[in-house]
Formats: sequence, C-alpha cells, structure tokens
Amino acid sequence: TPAVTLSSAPDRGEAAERVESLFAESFGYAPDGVWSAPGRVNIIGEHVDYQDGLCLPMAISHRCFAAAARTPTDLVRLRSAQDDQVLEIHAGDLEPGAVDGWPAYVAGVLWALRAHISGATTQGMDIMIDGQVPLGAGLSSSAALECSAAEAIEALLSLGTTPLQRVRAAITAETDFAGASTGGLDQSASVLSRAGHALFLDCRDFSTRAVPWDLASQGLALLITDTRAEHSHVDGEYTARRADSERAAAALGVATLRDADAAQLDTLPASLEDEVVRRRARHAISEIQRVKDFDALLAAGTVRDNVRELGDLLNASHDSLRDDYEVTVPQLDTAVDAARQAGAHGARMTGGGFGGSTIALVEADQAEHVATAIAAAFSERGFTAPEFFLALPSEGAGQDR
Ligand code: GAF
Repeated sequence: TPAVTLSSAPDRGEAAERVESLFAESFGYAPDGVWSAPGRVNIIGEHVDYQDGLCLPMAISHRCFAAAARTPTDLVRLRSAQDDQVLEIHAGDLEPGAVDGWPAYVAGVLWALRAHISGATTQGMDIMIDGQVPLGAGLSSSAALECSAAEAIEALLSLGTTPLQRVRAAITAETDFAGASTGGLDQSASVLSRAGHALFLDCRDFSTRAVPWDLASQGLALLITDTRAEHSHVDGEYTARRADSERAAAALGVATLRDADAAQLDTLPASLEDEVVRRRARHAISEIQRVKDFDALLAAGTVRDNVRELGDLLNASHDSLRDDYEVTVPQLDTAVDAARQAGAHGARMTGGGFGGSTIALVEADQAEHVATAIAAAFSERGFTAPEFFLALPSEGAGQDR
C-alpha cells in the first residue's frame, strides 16, 4: 500500500516574507507591500456559474502572493518565483493579445481595472509573484493569481474599488484578456471568502453570504485529492459544455438555466431534439436545486447533524457531472469511488473537471485511511500517484505586509 501524506500549505506569514525577499533580490529594492489571494474548492454547485446558478465554494489555505511597488516609470515589470518568463511592457500598451502565459493573468487585471483609473493609465509598477496553489489541480491557481494582483494594484494605485469590483476585474482579465471563458465562481471565492466559512454565491448578481463551515470542531474533514490527471483539451471541452448549456437554455425558452425547473424538462423533451443537450440541462437544473438543498441543511443544523444527507448531495452532484455533464475522467471517478468505499460520507469532483481534484467529506480520524484507499486504487490502475490536502476554510484576498 502506498504511504500517503496529507500536505499542508506553507505558513502564510513565512510565505509573505519570502516573496518580499524575492522581490528585493530580483528588483534591487524593497516592495511597497505584499498581498495574497487563496485558491478554492467548490463544495457544491458545479458548472452552473455561467448559467446564473448557485455555488458554495470555500477558500483553501494555499495562496498566491504578490509583492509589488509603484515605480517612477511607465513600465510594468512582472516576475515569478515559479517561472523564468518575465514581462516588461509599457502600461499604455496593454491590450488583449499583447501578453501570453501567466503574466496575462496579472497584466489583464491592470487592464481590466482601467475603468477605475482616473487620468492617464501609464503608471508603472514592479510585481513579484509566488504562487503556492498547485498548478493545474483544479484549485484555481489562476484566480488566486488574478486576485492577488487585483489587491496589489488596488493598493498601489489607491483606486477605491470594492471587493466585488475587483472580482469583476479579475473575471474580465480571465475572459477578455487571457481568453479563458470561465464563469466567475473562482474569483468570487478567492476575494470574498471568510475564514471558517463557505461562501453561498448567487451568480445572477454575484451576491454572497458567509455560511459557517467548521468541520474540525465536529470531528469532520474535507479531504482534497489532486488526481494529477492532465487537463488535456480542458479549454475546448469547457467551452463546449458552456455552449451546450446555452443551447439547452435556448431550447427551454429561458435566458439561463437558473430560470428553468425540472418539471419543464420533463414536459418539454420533444423540444430538445438533442438528447445530449437535454442531459446538460438536467445537470444544471438538478445541481442548482442541490445547492439550495445543501444550504437549507446547513441552515437547519450542524454538518454533523445532517452529514448523511449532505454526503448524499455531494455524491449526486458527482454522478450528475459524470453521467449528464460528462466532465469527469477515470482518475476523478476512481478517487470518488474509492473514497466512498472507504467510508467517506460523500465525494465529488470539484472545479472544472477533465482532471484536477476531488473532495471527500470524511470523519477527521478517517482522512488518512480514505487517502490511503484512494492512493491504492490509483496505484492498482497505474495512474500517477495523487496528492492529498485538507480543505481548511480560509480568508479571502488581502494584504499580508
Ligand atoms: C472552472 C471555471 F473557471 C469556473 O468558472 C466554473 O465554471 C468551474 O470550472 C465549474 O463549476 O473552475
């Protein structure tokens, strides 16, 4: 049986000091400050954000750190502890298509925040990034990058933006500048989450409510499994699902699937010529209902009180994503099946799918046992060994130093 480790995020204070030193080493002077933003897991409400749906994410303890300073020039200089690629661009030259790779997620935020910048948008700045959210794990390393940049830029330029305006700037950076047409779940979670809480998010207007989510005191834990499965074709498949959901809404005669209900789906099957489109709609409609049910259970009692029903909803969410939405891969299904067999109350993929991570609601003293069972199942199938973390509900974006 493979030995497993439940890894934890680097200490936040130490990580902030580290990026400050990296900035000083790299640019030759001390930064004005350090800001950071977390990655996330989505507890439930998957692939519904771009249909005005409901989601329940939480920030995790892995964060992206940005040390930054204003400069007396018009040059924007971006560097990263994870990558040799550096970007140097005149602030006035920022436009979609001008920047590639990870720097696009930072430069795009500056570009998107222009609406809030009065006067000439030629203020230069230096930014050093140290991203500690595992890359490609479906834990929103890109949102953490965008949102840490948004905090830094807000502070450097004293823009006076609200957290929600920074969420929107981060979304615009991703969709219009970096060119990934995602839906806003990740950026909302990264900016608006509160420590010890999950975030009830209504994607119709991006209104939010903090929901107490304290598993540790109830002897429970949320185990994250990074399946290390490659995200091949992730953008193409994600965009295809999004297009399917738009076709489904059109076939049901609603602006978004938030406005459709399950009964409508049953009475109007003939209008959905395409069986695939019907299944896509069924996923979104049922998933939005599951978020409502999950939220109602959390309002009615503790997680411990309702652990069985909550677990069932997590399971139903995964099964719908596997069968109706078809965004899972064998590694995700294997991790979920193994977790359930090993006694998890519920388990599901989290994030965009096609690789990435799963979560499992487990007894805290069973977390290692469940992780071991998942690792064994992976080893049996010849999959790359997964990595394990605990999802600790953490604070959203903010200043560190
Ligand atoms: C990815 C996207 F970025 C989010 O917007 C969301 O659609 C998610 O997949 C699926 O729920 O993380």
